[in-house]
Amino acid sequence: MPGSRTVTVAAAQMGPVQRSDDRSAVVARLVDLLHEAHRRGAELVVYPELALTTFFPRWFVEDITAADHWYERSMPNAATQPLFDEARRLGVGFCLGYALLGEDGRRWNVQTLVERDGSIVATYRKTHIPGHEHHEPDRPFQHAERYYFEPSPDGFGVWPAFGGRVGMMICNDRRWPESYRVMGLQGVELILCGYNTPIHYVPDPSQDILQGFHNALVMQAGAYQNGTWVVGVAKGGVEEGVDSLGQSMIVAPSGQIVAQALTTDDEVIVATCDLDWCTRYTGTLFDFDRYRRPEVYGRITSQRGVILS
Ligand code: CDT
Repeated sequence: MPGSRTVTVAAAQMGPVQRSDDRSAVVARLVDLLHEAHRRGAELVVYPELALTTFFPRWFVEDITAADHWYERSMPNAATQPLFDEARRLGVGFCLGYALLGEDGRRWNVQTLVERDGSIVATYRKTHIPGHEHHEPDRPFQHAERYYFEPSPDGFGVWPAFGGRVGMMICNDRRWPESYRVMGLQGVELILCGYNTPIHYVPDPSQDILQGFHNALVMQAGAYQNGTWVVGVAKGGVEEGVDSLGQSMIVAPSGQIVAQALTTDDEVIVATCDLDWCTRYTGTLFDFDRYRRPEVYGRITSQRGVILS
């Protein structure tokens, strides 16, 4: 029997968005996914990282302003208003990943969380920016996120929303235990994470066959060790020739996968998340206040790289 604090969440996985796909066609897909999620009882729909465009950091442009068209200037805007309108009409909230170009010219990889009444809860800026800063001509494709985005100066927040405490992270953030723990220390109960993960990891191709394993490993561990639900949502499939991981999943505070995508295309998976399950872990084995030893964890915040002792 579900408890009193449940939220039915949909992970709205997307197949590829090609370079030629315009915003209105992509938003129409997002609205289709929203409808399916609503039919299946979802109150919150989570979309992938950079859901509105192709994963443009795979190309380098000498003049960064030539990439301005991949960024949103505001949210909502004319292109995304149909999604905001339809979600509000249905009483469904959502979390949307996109590139944001601020009025000050700064560039961010963000997710915006929208409540069921259409109000914006928060916009989270990606903290861990992977890949490289400069053009690397020998690669089969670029991963120049460090050229296109600044890292968040704020890190990880947790917001009261959907009857619980909701946090956000974006793609590479999910590989770092600190992401979950900083939210865990704010009492997070539900973490929302969009991602774009190429199967081919250029610096070390031996990792290619492990992409699915690592994806599950980090989200299951992060959920369990912090007693939180985690919703990971891919943009998968072959996008502009680059094969990307699907395997969107909803993970319980036990670390168990309760729903997982079967395709690498547009696909909705749904789970009813009982937020009171979090205390089964945060109130027992991971009772932070009782068992953590911050006095011996100083290196985690005082040092970035390895210092040999
Ligand atoms: N989008 C994103 O962060 N992707 C990275 C790819 C590996 S780093 C080149 C990820 O961690 O999945």
